[in-house]
Amino acid sequence: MIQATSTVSQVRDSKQEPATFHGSVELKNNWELSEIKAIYNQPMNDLLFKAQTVHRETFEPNQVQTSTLMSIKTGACPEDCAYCPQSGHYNTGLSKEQLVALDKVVKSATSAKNAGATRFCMGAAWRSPRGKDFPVVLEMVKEVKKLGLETCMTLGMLSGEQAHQLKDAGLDYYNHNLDTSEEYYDQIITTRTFGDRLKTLAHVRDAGMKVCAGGILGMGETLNDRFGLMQALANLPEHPQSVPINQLIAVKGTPLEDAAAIDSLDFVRMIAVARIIMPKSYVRLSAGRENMSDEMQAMCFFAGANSIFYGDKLLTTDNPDADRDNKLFARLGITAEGAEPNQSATMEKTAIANPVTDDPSRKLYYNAAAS
Ligand code: SAM
Ligand code: DTB
Ligand code: SF4
Repeated sequence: MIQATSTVSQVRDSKQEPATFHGSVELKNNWELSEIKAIYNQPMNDLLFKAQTVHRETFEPNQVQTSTLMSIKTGACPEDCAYCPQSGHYNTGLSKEQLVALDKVVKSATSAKNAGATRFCMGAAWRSPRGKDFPVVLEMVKEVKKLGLETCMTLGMLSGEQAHQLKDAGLDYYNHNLDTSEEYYDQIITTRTFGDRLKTLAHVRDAGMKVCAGGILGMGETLNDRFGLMQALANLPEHPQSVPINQLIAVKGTPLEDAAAIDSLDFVRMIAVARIIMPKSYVRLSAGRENMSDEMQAMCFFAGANSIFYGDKLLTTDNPDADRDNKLFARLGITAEGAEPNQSATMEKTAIANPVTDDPSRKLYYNAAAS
């Protein structure tokens, strides 16, 4: 068994609450690696049953939250994250852009809202926000908030002061991923430490914002690294309110361009683990859905994923377009959480107008309406 490392155990020891149980739900932040491993290694049916049972006790089982992403500053990032197409250390053919203008952000947020998203996430390829950019970013938060959307940003490392300013501007969530285990971290990023990430998460929590923190699977990490990532997330002083689980998008030009794809059932198992050990957190099926079948995504939802990025772009890479997701939701009887009735109706109408039977790859679909 890998021992919890100093940084993780410090975080854990700083707020060791006793576990609380409500039915199948066990809420605690002192998970041992051996417990996480045992959950993961159950027979698949037992694991999925447990995850779905927990999910039904804490969430509406057929609702999925939808967030739309926008890159507000693209490329030329000084950090060397081995997975990232936006790092200035690698040549991925991406054209760099300055911070986008406020009106462009408002326009995109308005379209996202009209398409049915309830949260708008703005991402910048920065190590940390600096100088004249920061006041503009605060304006973006205020304007997006005015549209009635939840706001989320991911801008790199924050000072305590910056976190408070974002909170005062109306920012609901801050995304800052741990990405992998503390042990594997320096194989993926050398320009900052795992401890730096924990510090920013503490600033975000202390400022009273909701934490969105997760990681990436499929970067050549071992199973123990995946358990270590899950342990680090679940043993934060509070579980992150949102936990994005990304499947690596292997981008040409990055050091991970040839990384072997993660086995899809291993990925589903890890979603189930996240659901069980962080029972009240939204678990987001994040990057990588473009390469996932509908069936795999359905299994992830069954395993407890209840949030997605919605819209045809992530930051710089492709995501399934809204039409494909609307059809998938209709096919699974899933509704978008918090969408206004007219938006749900539009999403449903799009799905009905483009029945899945039109898609030749869906031969197994039984069209009950036609019989
Ligand atoms: N620069 C900020 C930071 O690193 O926190 C914000 C943007 S960064 C692109 C946000 C997250 O996107 C990363 O932490 C990583 O988890 C995810 N990400 C980036 N490239 C990815 C890829 N190729 N595949 C999967 N996830 C990726
Ligand atoms: C997260 O965990 N995944 C999103 C969001 N948080 C910011 C980003 C995924 C980026 C995938 C690569 C790209 O599009 O550049
Ligand atoms: Fe920069 Fe964030 Fe990409 Fe790392 S993940 S290179 S910090 S944009």
